[in-house]
Amino acid sequence: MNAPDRLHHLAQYAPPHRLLHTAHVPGHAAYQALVAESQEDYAGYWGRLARAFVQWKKPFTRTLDSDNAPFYKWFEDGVLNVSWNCLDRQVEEGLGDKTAILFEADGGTVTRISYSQLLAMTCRMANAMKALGVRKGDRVVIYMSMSIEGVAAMQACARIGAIHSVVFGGFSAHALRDRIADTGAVLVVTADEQVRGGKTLPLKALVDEALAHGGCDSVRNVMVYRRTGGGIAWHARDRWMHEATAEQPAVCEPEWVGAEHPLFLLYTSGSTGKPKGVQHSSGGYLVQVAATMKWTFDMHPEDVFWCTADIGWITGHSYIAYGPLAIGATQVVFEGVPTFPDAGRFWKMIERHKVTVFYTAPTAIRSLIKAAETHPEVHPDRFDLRSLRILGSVGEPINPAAWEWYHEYVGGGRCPIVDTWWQTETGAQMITPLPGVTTLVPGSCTLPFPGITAAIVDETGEDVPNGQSGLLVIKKPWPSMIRTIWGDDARYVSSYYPPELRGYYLAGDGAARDRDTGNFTIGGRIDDVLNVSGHRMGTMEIESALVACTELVAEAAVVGRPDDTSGEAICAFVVLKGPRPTGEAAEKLAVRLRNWVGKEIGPIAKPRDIRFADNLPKTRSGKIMRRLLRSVAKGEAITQDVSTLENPAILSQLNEAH
Ligand code: 6R9
Repeated sequence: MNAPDRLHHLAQYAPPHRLLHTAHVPGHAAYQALVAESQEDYAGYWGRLARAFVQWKKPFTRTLDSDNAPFYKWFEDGVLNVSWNCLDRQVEEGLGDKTAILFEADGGTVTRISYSQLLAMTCRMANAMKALGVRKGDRVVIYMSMSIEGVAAMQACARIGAIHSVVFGGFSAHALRDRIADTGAVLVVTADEQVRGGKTLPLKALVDEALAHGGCDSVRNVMVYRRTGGGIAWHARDRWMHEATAEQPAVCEPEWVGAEHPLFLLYTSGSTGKPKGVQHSSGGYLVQVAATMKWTFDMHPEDVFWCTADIGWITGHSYIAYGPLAIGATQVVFEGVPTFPDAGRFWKMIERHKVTVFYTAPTAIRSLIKAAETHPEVHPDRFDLRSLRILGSVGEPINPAAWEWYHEYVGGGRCPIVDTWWQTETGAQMITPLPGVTTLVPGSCTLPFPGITAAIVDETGEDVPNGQSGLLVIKKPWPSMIRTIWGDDARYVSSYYPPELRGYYLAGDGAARDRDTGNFTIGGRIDDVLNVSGHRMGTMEIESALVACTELVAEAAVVGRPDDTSGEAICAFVVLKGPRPTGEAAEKLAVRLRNWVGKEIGPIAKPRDIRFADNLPKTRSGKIMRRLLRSVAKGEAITQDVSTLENPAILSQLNEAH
């Protein structure tokens, strides 16, 4: 049975009645009208959105230029400034005193900053960067913890036309060095230290280490935000942020740039080989980020938005640093971690700040489910979460059991969940429910955002019928798409536009559409799709079945290993809610889980191997590193790069756990 068949038996949730009238996209007919508009006149539709969501210094005359495909250009002769659209524009429209960011520090201290204050901070920072010689087109690496200053640094780059590349604060000095070298950055913006979960961790010291290694000669200065005041080494190139900005005026004329001017580079994490510097544009990126921000989350002026991502990931770019500001929203920015001081932190913060729209990742939800089951005092039902209207999910497929829990206990059964599929490369949400439109099916990201031509094809680019799995592609270019891989046009073309796919963008995910509704279900990365005795199966489907055994299983990851008879054998790594079993107890539990999966999906899906672990190997962004698990499953030595692994100690345990 494939994924859509299974989902068929799940509950469906119609949109709340009220939203059928009040949402920005109110009801199915409104959605259909937008889809029809985009089908009849693709460029016209996106041109209309570009004028509605962005203010242009000089209007564009041509929407889409496909002459040099796949190097597409959007709104090319239009001139704008992204920071002006996010800040000055809001002040001009009377939102100067509105709270832009409600910052909650790790220890709980709250700082509010209004749109006019954030504009002044950004201008000072932009002027300080200019004083250090940073010019339009220069690269600036930002290696910061979650902070208002981090967002302002990104905005300041946008203001002067510098191209930022944010490196997640959890990356090592080595990973940071590679990224600085690849971008040829002239400035690094960092903090003395970061604070997470009650602990201080170095940042500036890692910048020093990265720069000491050579290959980073382009860096002239390091600007340091004083977060903790902890002791750090000081070099001639270093400048305190508060000193460099204090002497600067709070006004800075934006650098007006063409729509295709690069806004940022963001390196994709955890993949094999050299990380890819995904290059994004200014105009097209902002158009789609602003449009999805407003429609997907159905944002209204009084909403309080909270996206729990880090600014080091694409979600933190599009739905913290740019999206909320581009539509004049109030948002919460959080420095810490969901489990400090306890696993009730998210719920406590939603209650405290009266958050109305909450956007987080399935991995966070699953860990909080686990915590709530053993510690009732951190269960969301202990908190007043009535302010919530809409919930979001991003980053990986959400298994139906976690979806149902999120819906029931966090959303009180009344909040639509927007399960948003997109990628670093897509820049903004692509396939997602809309709160006033979509009938939700747990585990499905449902239908494309209006104007997005998502489809499922086979290896030759031929459409596959609904109900069958295939490759997820986007048939036409879209405004916020990747423009190239920094410094490697050929790799851009070969990674995303393989010749056999007829000019479609290859997302790298396997997916299927439901026979009746056409809803999309993502099966996971293509290399995670298993072929067991000729049956194509998403590892996610089996993981989902395992996690559905809610009394036993907290988390599971499934990979394939080569097998002479069946092609591939299914290998499951399981984290139990209770202690990790060994010996006979482990064998008994494995039999029980195999039978469970057999019952849930069918005998073909029963894992051949089941190994129990205390945790799964994850990247710092919370993605399970399946390529490592594949090596473990095969019994191979680990030769891959494990520098992005959050919990390296887990590897030895996985190797032992037979
Ligand atoms: C935004 C982001 C992209 C990959 C993507 C897919 C997985 C993201 C998902 C999802 C199922 C969702 N993914 N959202 N899978 N349902 N709602 O996460 O970007 O870090 O580049 O990851 O994440 O496999 O291809 P990125």
